[in-house]
Amino acid sequence: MRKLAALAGAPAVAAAKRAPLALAALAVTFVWMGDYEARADSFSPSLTWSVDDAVVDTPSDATLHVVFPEGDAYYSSWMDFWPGAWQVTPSSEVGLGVKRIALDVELQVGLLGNPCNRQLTVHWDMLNATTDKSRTVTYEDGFKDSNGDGNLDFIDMYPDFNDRILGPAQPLVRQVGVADIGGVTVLEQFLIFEPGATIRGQTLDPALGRPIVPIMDAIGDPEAVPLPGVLTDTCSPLDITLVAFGTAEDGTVLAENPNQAGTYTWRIQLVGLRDADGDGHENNLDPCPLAADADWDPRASSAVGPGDADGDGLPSSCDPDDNDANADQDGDGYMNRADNCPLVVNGVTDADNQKDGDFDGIGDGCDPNPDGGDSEGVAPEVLLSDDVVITAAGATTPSPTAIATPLPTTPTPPPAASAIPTPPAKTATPTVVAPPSTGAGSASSSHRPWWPFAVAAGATGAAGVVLVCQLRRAKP
Ligand SMILES: [Ca+2]
Ligand SMILES: [Ca+2]
Ligand SMILES: [Ca+2]
Ligand SMILES: [Ca+2]
Repeated sequence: MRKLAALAGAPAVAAAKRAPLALAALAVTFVWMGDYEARADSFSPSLTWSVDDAVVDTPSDATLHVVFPEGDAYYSSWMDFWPGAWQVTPSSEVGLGVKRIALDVELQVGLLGNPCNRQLTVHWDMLNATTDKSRTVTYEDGFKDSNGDGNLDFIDMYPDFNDRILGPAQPLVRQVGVADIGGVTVLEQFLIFEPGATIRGQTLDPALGRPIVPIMDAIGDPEAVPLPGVLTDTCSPLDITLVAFGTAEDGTVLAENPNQAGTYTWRIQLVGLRDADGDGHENNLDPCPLAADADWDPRASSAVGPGDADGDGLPSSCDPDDNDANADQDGDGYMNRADNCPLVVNGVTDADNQKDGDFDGIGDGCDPNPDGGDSEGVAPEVLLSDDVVITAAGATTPSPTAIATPLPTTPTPPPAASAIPTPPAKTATPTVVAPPSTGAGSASSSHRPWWPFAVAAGATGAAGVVLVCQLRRAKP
């Protein structure tokens, strides 16, 4: 939902809006406008990279480990760069369904409007998938196995939304995995491109290596629309371990070390979520993004507590009545913690359903500068890197342990945040703890729910998760 401009397929008829409430909320929102000071949130992820066998021309497993400590802003964009000298076998030369990557993610989430304190562990097996774009499949159909060969159609056919998200670049490798998380099937893809590829209109510096771009579900597809869901928040800490296999179980070589000894650098370009009021809670995690919450802890063990007396997920700094619990204050179907305008109606049946034109985590309906991405907080940016030393055959092998490289504040050629789908707005579920008296926007169960976080991961890059929102495809 990079842009919800393509909401053409969304329900055209808006439900009766709670106009008085919406207007009142809007007024309150604008009072805060001058109140905040844009400041970057804490953003200090780390990367280590290692290979099991560091000898030239060896098909070795490579392991990436990325950690975001608790309190870090979540990332909004992620792109890995695998050194171009690696000998990566194209998807076209590997059997469909062959396992290439094992991905394990430990993340923290908030469910049903509760604090972001639930820890989850998720595993994906990423399988080799076709890069042939001549036969495409929709998001809805991709989970089928129409020819009964044991592979999802997402593996046998090319997702039609990939090009809408990334542009027409031809991937060298595509890998597909699904994981069941709380009863919701989550699709993850890692696409590997040749150095210098143009992704989302950005031509990347070939010297960076092969870009690896993650796509979770179809987040970033302009034809997808948000939908309330069970996951209402995703937050740090986040711990990601990714193993890219050198050799598949069937003996196929998937990736070989470079053919020349030397030091090789893996890079990950990360952009963090913004924090408009500088209270340490990124906008996507902060239901009052323009009013600092001194005492409120989005990860608190209990919903009721300092900064949120009624425990409705709307901190006292912007709760019209902090002694009257209402989990969906504006009654638009998105719970407060998942609503990018918790005081302004922008639900599923509204034309601006969670629309956030500048992707700063604050919906257009309550964003003082809806077209200015830089105005509601600074997006922190880092370029992580780590080295692996590849040795000549027969040479005394130094420890392949990676050497941490200091992170430059500004990445050298920054592969623009826009290169990777930015997470859409947050979500909520319409049925929760303190249901709104004027509940609305109940999601149609005929639509497949989209997972509220975007694992932006690197194929042999790593993965991460950003709370976003569940999406559904716009009906043609
Ligand atoms: Ca904040
Ligand atoms: Ca409250
Ligand atoms: Ca709401
Ligand atoms: Ca915005």
